[in-house]
Amino acid sequence: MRALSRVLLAVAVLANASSASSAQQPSSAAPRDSGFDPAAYVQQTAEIRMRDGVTLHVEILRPAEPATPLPFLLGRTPYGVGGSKGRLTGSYKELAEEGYIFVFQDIRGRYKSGGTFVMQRPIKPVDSPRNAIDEITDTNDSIDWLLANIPGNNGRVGMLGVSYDGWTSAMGMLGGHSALRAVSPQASPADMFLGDDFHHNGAFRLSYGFEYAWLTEAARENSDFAFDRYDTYDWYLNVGPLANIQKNVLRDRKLPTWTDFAEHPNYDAFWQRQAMRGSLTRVTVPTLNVAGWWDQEDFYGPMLIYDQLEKHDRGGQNFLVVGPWRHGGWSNGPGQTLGRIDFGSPTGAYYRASIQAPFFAYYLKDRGTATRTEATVFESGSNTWRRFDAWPPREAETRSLYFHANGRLSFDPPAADASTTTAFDSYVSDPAKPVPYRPRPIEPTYYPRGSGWSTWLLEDQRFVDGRPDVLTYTTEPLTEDVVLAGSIVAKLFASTTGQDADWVVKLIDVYPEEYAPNFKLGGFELMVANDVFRGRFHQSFEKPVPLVPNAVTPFAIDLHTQSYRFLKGHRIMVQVQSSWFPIIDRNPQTWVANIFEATAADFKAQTHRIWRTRQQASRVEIQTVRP
Ligand code: PG9
Repeated sequence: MRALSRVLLAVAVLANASSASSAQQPSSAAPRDSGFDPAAYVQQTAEIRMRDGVTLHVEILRPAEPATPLPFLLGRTPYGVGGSKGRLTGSYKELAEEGYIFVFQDIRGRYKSGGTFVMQRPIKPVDSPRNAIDEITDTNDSIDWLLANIPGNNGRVGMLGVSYDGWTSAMGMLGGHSALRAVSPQASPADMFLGDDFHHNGAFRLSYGFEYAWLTEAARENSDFAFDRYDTYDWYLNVGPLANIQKNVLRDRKLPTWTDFAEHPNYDAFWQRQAMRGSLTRVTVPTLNVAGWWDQEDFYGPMLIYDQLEKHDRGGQNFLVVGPWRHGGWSNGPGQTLGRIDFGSPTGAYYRASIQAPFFAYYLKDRGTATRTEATVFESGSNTWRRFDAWPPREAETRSLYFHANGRLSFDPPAADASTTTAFDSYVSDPAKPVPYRPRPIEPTYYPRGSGWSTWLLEDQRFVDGRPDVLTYTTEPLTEDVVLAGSIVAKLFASTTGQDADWVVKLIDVYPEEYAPNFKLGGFELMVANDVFRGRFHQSFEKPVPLVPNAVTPFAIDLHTQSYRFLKGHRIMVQVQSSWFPIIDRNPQTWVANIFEATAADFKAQTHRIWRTRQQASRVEIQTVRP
């Protein structure tokens, strides 16, 4: 074993974890050892030496006197492990009652760990030198050290975490250490160009990208960018073209991730190396993938990880849970409401007690029964948990919601004789007046005094009603429930007077005007699915091309998946627009090779058309199951 020779003994043992012990094998039927008091865990810190000599800081929390050896639950974070004891009475309460040795680690270059932080450090090439490192080697070195140095462990390790910590869990999963027996990557990003925090379909997530780069790279510990105003819509608009952020805001300061955004405007080797798709070639360990239907940061990632692993899941060890949650919303609090929507039961508490805790108890402690449900998804609308043996469900059928004249939406295709010259709707998209992505004022993303960021996907979409640059198509009130269960793809036939354009498509549930359960939700427009596509990438994300002015071009925009019951009496709406500011940067709508180098003069208002003829039938395709 590599570990012992590299061990730098814990420098700051605060509790009675004095002697090293060898790992013990678990018995196949370990006696029940639950009922721990989460408040009574003892705490120690340690510095663990990695193969390249860098030390990583951990906080370790464990029950004072367990009757039997316990497994580890490891979480690795860029956000600082200080105060992790609070989790044992909060987000990890059910786990703490079950009894684990919790280990929280600062990843390289963050907080009390040594070394340099690299945003989502790519996996090292196979032919790297022996002491080359990445997040996988850091995980494995840490596990080796823990097994050898922390007494009373049962030789098994689990990993979990949300978002960045979900991604480090996924890295651990890919590493496949033999002691790692269960992993739950939760809201883990998997591709920062195609669908997670920094870009969606090549469109740059400006406010998130800038503020997050500052948060993690301006200092070793989190720091918020100090905006000089409350409404960041104004701030970003006043900054002007993206190049001004370096020139006028950052000036001589370099944020490595901002520099990467500017230098890699396309899906080049930089983004592809960082993305996870190519590494998801086997299921190394039982995996509980967790995602939220209204995750404002990373929904693409967890679904991609689940989908890719599923192709290789011969042993039935890859599971999916998706609930009515914002980013990480399952990990804390009851999870009954989100924004203004009440989902009828405490879905987060249910997940933690009835899915997450039993998952780890079974694989790490041999307690209870194996997880058998392939996909556990919450169907909003009816507000029920549904269980499927595949996601999307095998029985799902594809139906199309077609755009018609006068803002009508219906399951009927356009008439065969719809005029090929006049069957379109058009609007002027003006980069000087972009559509806000949520109602103004738009507070800084992680504004400590409160921000609408975490629930923006559930904002009532009536806030854009009447804007001349938003197209709206709506069905009649439904005569029976429409049960969406599976994927959603917008197929647009669009043209522009310019040479580039963004297409934002939103699928919306319109509540009845008189809504008895809560009159304040009368007419509410709840976004059920959405995304943006940057037109220049319609042929390839690697090599963008200009759009041909006035030529009708087909665009397929993945709106991901949902489990949602549009109830009888509700209406289904689709909105199309071409800006979503400042979460998405403004498209100049003229051709520039790199939008990070565009000047103010490159930004031009253009007229866009969305076509609705029989042959060019713009629509949203949804997968449905029988009501
Ligand atoms: N969404 C955050 C993030 C993860 C990974 C990289 C960049 C950002 C997070 O919540 O951790």
